[in-house]
Amino acid sequence: MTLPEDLVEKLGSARRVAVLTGAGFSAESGVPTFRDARTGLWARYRPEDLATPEAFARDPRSVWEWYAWRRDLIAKTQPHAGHRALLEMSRRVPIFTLITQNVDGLHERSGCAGVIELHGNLMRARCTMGCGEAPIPAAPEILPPPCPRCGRPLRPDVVWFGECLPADAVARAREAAGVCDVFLSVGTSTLVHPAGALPDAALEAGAAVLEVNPGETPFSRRATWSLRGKAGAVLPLLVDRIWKPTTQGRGDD
Ligand code: BV8
Ligand code: ZN
Repeated sequence: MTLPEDLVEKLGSARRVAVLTGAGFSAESGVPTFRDARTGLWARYRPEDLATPEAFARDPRSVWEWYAWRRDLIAKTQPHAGHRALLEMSRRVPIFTLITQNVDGLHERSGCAGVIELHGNLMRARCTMGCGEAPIPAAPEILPPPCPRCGRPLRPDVVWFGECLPADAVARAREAAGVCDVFLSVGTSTLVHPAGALPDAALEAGAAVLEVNPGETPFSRRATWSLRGKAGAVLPLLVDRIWKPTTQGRGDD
């Protein structure tokens, strides 16, 4: 893939960079995107129908089991070259903000710190009555397991459809999108809001926006650059082109 020269120059000289990732970023680690989550056991369910407070109120056990199935699947996955490229970028850019819609924790596992998790993290659980986060028992007898403090059911620590996102996370994400020089939108269809409005917010605030996605999205036509490719292939190419020429030929790692 040929990288646009102005992209290499703009990203290489950017002081502030913000990145938004979606489920497509985790696809190459083997985590099905929401659209593909209807595989095997859950083929008969629409994820949008399971990831809601109504579904949990109606059938807490099934919803808990769906998340337990996803947790087990994610525990067996590893970050890929795209995650490692973002970590490298975070070390090279003076002010770097990583915002994710993903709930799999793969960006943190790849070493990135301060990740803004707009939709929470399904590797964590919290009390339905507000006691806060609680450990997920290894083999709970009752599903969903009871809160160790009040006995009410635990729930996955994620934002369901129809629920508000954590206000502080949204504020930090909007702030980063509003001041960055370059915004990257990687692996997201931008269909889910309010996260999906961040690339446009960055554009309106004057940032140059790069979209990386093998497919077209509603945002593609507005992107400054729209690279048709996978996160695991395009991001390492970009990082090597901008920040690795200095180490090439000197035998550095
Ligand atoms: C809210 C956690 C206020 C749970 C998730 C109409 C317009 C605007 C908004 C709405 C609307 N109608 C309803 C709404 C609100 C709704 C919404 O946006 N609905 C959508 C479906 C229209 N939003 C909400 O409810 C949000 N809350 O608005 O609160 C409110 C309050 C009350 C009433 C109304 C509003 C809460 C949204 C958060 C939901 N929780 N996750 C869990 O995971 O179990 S969102 C979930 O879906 C995932 O987090 C994921 O990020 C997201 C999208 O799923 P996917 O399709 O899988 O991922 P993505 O969209 O990112 O697409 C994958 C992309 O990757 C594709 O483009 C593909 O081409 C690309 N790709 C594939 N492979 C690769 C790749 N890219 C790069 N490399 C690859 N290898
Ligand atoms: Zn409790």
